[in-house]
Amino acid sequence: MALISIIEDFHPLNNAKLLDRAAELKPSLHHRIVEPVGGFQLKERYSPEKEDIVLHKVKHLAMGRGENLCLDFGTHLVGYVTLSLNYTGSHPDAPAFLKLKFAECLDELSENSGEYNGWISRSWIQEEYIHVDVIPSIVKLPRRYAFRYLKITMMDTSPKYKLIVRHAECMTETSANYRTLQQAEIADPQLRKIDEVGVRTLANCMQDVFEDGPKRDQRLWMGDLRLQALVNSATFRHMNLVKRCLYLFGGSRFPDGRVSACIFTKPSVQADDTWLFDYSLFYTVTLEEYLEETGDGEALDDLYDVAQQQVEIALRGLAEGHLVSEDQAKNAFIDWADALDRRAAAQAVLICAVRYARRLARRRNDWSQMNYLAGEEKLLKEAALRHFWDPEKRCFVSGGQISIASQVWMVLADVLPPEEAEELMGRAEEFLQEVPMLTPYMHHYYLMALLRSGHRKEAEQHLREYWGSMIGSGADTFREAWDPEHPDASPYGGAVVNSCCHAWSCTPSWIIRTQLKES
Ligand code: RAM
Repeated sequence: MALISIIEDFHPLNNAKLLDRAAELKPSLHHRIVEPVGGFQLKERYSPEKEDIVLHKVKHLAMGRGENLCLDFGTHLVGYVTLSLNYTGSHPDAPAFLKLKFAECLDELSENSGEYNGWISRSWIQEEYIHVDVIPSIVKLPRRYAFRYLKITMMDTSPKYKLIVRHAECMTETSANYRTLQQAEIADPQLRKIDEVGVRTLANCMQDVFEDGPKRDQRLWMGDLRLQALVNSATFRHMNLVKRCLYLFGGSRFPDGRVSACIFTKPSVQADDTWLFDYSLFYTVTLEEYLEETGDGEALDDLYDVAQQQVEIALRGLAEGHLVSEDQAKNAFIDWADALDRRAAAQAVLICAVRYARRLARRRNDWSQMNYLAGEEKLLKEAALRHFWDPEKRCFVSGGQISIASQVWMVLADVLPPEEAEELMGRAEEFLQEVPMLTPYMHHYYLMALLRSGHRKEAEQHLREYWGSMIGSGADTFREAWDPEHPDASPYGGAVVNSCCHAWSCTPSWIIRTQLKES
């Protein structure tokens, strides 16, 4: 599923009042200077088994033609890098020609970007070729990078001198304030570590909006925001950042009022011409969850109509029999999985969104809307059971396919009575094969369905195994896509563009802090 939508002459509907409020809520950024903790030379392509062969630790290295120095900054950072360069030998009589490669994790460092041939732009690969004319000198790189490692390759020098990196530093940037981080008493060391990595993942995605990933795409996506807002509520509690993002989505929409799947904020705010059925519905969900945390009356007044509108548009677009239409299902994200039949999951996401819209209506004492939504919820659930439930197989079947995504979303939508949902999720293993989950985003909802159907132990075990395996592979932050059996799996056609610090993957911190608390 290549997620590219191009609408020529796309003119979003902008609401100046909402956008002005979003601008007022722009957060201040916090900075820190971080220096490398060590350096090494990468002799050949990195592979975990050959670690001691490829990594030669070095302290000071004078680099001649073709040599490289990899700086290790100790953990995942987001920020701006400055290098102080010097030389040995005689006076530099030619510019230094350098290749700089920033990498979030070790495998990315040795990926050959020339081999990348995927559908997402290679311009996201964090690689630069620069000339330095005067040495010694201080080189301040203008771009913001997301990285732990910086590989500097001396493409060419002259026989007269070798290059020395005298000093390197990164000025980090985030809108997360660690002083506001809620203390959590997590006795279990593995869960504590998972929480720590989750918190770092969230913090590094918190910029002047909640970015999906600081390496790529560096912008606000609705499905990611919903999960970031949850984790934020249990960690940094930067509630104004959530509010700002809700105002941005409300402030720039499709001309017919639909909330876009993502928002650009530079050079000015603009809704992307991509609409995802489930993402637009998460607007309603996220507003309700934000109000649950804050009781913010201003946001309720300003954004209520936008939130109800998302559900109303979806309900108006239904096909016969209260079923999601082909078009709605086709435009539901659910997970990166081309083979996935999305109809059942999309139907269930809509049912969830109607439930949240009802709660919003209750906040406003909007009785007629509440009654209308209650009626729609009932019809949607009946349609879901009639059309997707297979009484013989005792599971949900979507277009002839039995996927875990269909079961998960139907459980989250409360389509089955509790005992049957428990029985269904008790057989979850049976449904994992046909369309495997690829993203921590889908794994999050899998955990939520296990928890909602009374399988707390299984949820905790899965959290430990899945997110724990990312840490086992050396992660400082959680990745956007992860299949422990195939670590270089990518939805884009090449792992070099995968993001290794991705917002939607940080949810274990929320689950550990709020859902597994009493353990
Ligand atoms: C990816 C983004 C984002 C996700 C969308 C659907 O490209 O990184 O996280 O929400 O696609």
